[in-house]
Amino acid sequence: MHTYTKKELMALITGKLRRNFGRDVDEATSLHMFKACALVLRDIMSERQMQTQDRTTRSHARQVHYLSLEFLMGRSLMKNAYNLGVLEPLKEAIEGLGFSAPELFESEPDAGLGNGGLGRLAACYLDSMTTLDIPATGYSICYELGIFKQKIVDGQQVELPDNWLGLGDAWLIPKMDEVEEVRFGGRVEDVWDEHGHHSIRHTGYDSVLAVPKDMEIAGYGTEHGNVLRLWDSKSPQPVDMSLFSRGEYLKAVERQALAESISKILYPEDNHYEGKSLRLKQQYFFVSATIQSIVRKHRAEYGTLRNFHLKHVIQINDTHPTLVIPELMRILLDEEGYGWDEAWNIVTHTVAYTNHTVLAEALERWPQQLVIDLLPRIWQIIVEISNRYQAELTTYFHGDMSKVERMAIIWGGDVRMANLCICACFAVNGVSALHSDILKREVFHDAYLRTPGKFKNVTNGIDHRRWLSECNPQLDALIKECCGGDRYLLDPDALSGLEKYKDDSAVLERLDAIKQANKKAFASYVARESGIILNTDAVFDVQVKRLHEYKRQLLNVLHIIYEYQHLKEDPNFMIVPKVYLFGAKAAPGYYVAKRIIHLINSLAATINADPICKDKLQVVFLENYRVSLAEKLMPASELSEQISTAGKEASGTGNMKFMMNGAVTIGTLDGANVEMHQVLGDENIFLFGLKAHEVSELKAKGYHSYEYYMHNNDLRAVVDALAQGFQDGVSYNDLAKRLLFGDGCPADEYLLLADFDSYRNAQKKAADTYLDRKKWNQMSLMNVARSGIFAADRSIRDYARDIWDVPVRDLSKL
Ligand code: 4GP
Repeated sequence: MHTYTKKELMALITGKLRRNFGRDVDEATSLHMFKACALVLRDIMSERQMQTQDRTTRSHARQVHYLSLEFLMGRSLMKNAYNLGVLEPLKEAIEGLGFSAPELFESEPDAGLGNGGLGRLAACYLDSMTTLDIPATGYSICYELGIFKQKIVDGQQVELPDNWLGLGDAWLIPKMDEVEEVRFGGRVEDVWDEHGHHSIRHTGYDSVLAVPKDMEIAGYGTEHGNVLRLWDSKSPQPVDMSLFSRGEYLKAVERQALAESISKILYPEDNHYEGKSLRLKQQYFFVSATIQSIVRKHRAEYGTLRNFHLKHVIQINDTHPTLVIPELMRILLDEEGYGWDEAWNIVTHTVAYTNHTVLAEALERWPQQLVIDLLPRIWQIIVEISNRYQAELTTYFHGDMSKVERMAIIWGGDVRMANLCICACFAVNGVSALHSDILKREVFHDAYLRTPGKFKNVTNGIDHRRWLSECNPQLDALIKECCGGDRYLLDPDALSGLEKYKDDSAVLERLDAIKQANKKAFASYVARESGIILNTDAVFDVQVKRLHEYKRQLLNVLHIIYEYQHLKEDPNFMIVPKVYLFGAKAAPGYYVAKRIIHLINSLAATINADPICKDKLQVVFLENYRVSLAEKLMPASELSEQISTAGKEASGTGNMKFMMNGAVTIGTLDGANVEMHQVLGDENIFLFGLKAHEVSELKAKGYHSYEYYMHNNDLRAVVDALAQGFQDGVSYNDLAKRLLFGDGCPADEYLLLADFDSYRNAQKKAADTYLDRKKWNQMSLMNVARSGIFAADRSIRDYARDIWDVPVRDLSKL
């Protein structure tokens, strides 16, 4: 594999500065410099990707297409340089040209084309698919505005637009010759010619052009290259000149604005369905452009679509890309002229579905009238799929209409996307063992009874190169010393080599020192950004993730209030000083989530100003939590809060990032925490709370949060304090009432009061353990050592073997 020297890179960068920006190095700003570096790496990746494509075409290999409305990519410069094996020479080249490499890396905006877990997972999987030499393409929308930037003003979240393309577009290659046309609205008619041949005529529709902007993806330690194809929406008519010449300027550009609104902005909801017509347009726009582009290339290669399913597998990331099912049917029926059965056979052997959440509010149900108006031909096809399915179900379940109703695709005026997926996909998977079980036992139980073979599990994983090696260089160095050098980068199981140092005090102290250094580095970053001085002698107890009631940031807050109250009574109450760090964006329309952010800030202001808390208790809300902030925070974290109500968190992936960086988890048996516990044993994790089945049982029996409040003095004092509010005079009575009585929802829907005592005990145990440095460092070491199975490379091998049926890179020669 060709690697580049500092000198070569300097020459390439200087060349870019001159040719693309008309500047010599001494005239270049850091913006030019960043773009020039990006373009140099892009060229290298583009070359590799084209060679990969040639190889794939020549070998007629089966390809994976990963469709996702979100790819939370974060930054790329350092990542790409790392994967290409040129990180060190690139740093030297940048410095050699008179710029600061760390500042340049830091100047890159995050590509925030996603909300949280589901989007970040897609980004990690692109890295692993490429590293494992799988011919794969990601597809999404080239949002002009990614996930909003969060500002905290007077303790409350304010959303600012995230215009990432100014610099971020340096990574994108527009392919104007691969533009696709997507049609909305209009009328469809059946037409018969004189020979009795039937066809469909679609008239009166609005066209939108989909322009592909390709982002190259480099794998680690391989020549293999893949692409993330982001579709940008454009109007086919730039301006209506007849209106323009009549002076109706606004009207003249209206069409254009409408077409371009499709790729304007990412919907900022996480684990939630947003039934807006623009969102449905986004979904159809991106799947239609995607499948047309796959089909076009396939036709050019094979001249037929009869073998389509043998050559392609389409993985749909949650139900957002479900319309790819009727869209592929449409192409096969209307454009290829295949009969229904043949078309259906192809589709149902091509598409597989991953579910990411069991929350009812996330289940997509589109009003049928919206589908009829916006996608008339797609609607007809969905109706046909639905009728045939319902007839089969009625027979299969001997007319048990309750089952038929639950599984129906069109029901009560809605199109239910998950049921369409289950009907058409050859595989349906959950994202952790517990979650996949819940899908089978509860959410999709009837479907499971009918086609048990379809249901699979692939436990999530993370890109351990980004989330350990790159972001935690000191720990990376220690692992390389202890576990056979670079080996773990391609063979994450090699991390287990650390285990034999469990009683080696030199290694344990090194681990401790690394954590301390990372805490200090993080504290200086926070001081620079916000002026807040973190107490680095305290345990860093961290909860970072989207703000959601089921994730129970509020339970964490209740416990902090409890500690604060007792500290006020007894200055020796805190045996271990603590810094509680929070980071979370709330969906702009999620009122309760925003109240919880406000609450954390009110509490933080009170505690941080109270002299009694000095050097003992500190609470900090980190503004604008995002990928690049997580990369700084994970290495500095010591206690990882994974405290969702059991049964609600599908997997979690933050939990894995903490574990890999040696943080110890305090958590419930939920999502992938269950599998973490399996590999760690009781002794290396602080578990608490009700288990998933106990949650169901308690709810079935009737849960009365008020009784917990009445029977527990500490808890009562905490909830009363919440209702009263803190120093800023803001009352949180609404949140207290929600816990005790509900508010259009059950009282304490997520069982915070039921788990409070058990959480408090686990916190106490964690603090006691922290005092025993050796014990804590051993736990930390074991967490790193046993985290190998949570590498995304393992997940991708599972997908490749159990679902996609594609070969992966053989590492036995490593
Ligand atoms: C998330 C789940 O909440 C999280 O547990 C999981 O780890 C992640 O997907 C990746 O599978 N779901 C979403 C969503 O982000 O919007 O449904």
